[in-house]
Amino acid sequence: MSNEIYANVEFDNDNVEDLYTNKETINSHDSRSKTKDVSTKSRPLATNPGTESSERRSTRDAAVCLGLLCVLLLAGIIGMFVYYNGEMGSFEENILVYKTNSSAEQAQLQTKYNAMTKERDQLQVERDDLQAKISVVEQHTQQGWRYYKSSFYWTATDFSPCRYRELREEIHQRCCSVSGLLCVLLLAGIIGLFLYYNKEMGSFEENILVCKTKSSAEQDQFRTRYNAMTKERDQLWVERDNFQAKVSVVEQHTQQRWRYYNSNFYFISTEMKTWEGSREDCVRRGADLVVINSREKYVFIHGLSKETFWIGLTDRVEEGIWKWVDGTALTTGYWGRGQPNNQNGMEEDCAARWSDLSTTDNGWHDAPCNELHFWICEKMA
Ligand SMILES: [Ca+2]
Ligand SMILES: [Ca+2]
Repeated sequence: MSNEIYANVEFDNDNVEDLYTNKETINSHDSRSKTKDVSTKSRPLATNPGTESSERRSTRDAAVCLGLLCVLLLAGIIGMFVYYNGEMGSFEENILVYKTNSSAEQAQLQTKYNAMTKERDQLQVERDDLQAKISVVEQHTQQGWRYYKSSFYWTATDFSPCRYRELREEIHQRCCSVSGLLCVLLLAGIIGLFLYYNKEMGSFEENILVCKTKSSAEQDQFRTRYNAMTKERDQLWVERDNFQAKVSVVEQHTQQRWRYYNSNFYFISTEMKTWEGSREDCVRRGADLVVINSREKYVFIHGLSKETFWIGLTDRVEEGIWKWVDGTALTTGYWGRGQPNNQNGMEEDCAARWSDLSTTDNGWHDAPCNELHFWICEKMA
């Protein structure tokens, strides 16, 4: 825009020269009038300086005119810009309104078109129905039927035996056709039902087979558990019977002054005998002299009596080699102080738990087997 302005300005340069010429003419006119004024003021007029001053003024005035022209052009351009901008805004608003209205009208037209299409299709259907109906009516009326209010009526005006036979044959044929069609439909239905139930039966049989297999497995599992339970029950019965028998035996022995300890019975005599006599008494009772082969058992036997009593230990077979009556060798002996000692050179080959209250030496002693002492028998329960 500014270039155009400058172009216009350049274009006007020629005119500016004219303008300058006119200006000079005007200025000369003014100068003449001014000369008159000056002359009236009686100021001296110099010929050359006056010409130069007039040219400068002409130039300044031309510049002022050009500036004013530029301002006017700029104002015009701004005015045109504002005007057209407003017009464009209004135009766009109008277009928007037009588009909105057009869209609404288009939607309304589309709705109407759709309704019209639906109505047309409905009318086509009705038309086709009516055409079919008319065709049927035409066909029946050609055969002598009368049509009234959606029904056909036949008037037997030309009834004759031949016509009756034709009608009967026609009825028979139709009946045959309908029956055949019915039979076909029934057969198809039966085949369909057969296929359906055959498939269902197959599925049902598969389910039953699965259930049977599952049930059989569960039954086997249950049978196994039942057998194990039965075995456990029988075992418990045996244990119960054994326990009851044991209880009965314990009860019987305790009534006969036997002591029960760790699955064994122990009998403490109330009379005194030799070692051999004591053992014979034990054997008669189904027992033998006590064997003490552990510290725990030693403590228990030790606490049974405060008297001196024979135990089942001897070195009669070989001197110094002590053995229990069950044939086992002595491993740990709980001898008293200085024992075994064959005291005073005597033959002391039988062992007894010694009771010496004066010295509290209650360990084992070797003693002559013919001495008389109490004894303790032992037998398994
Ligand atoms: Ca000895
Ligand atoms: Ca001794």
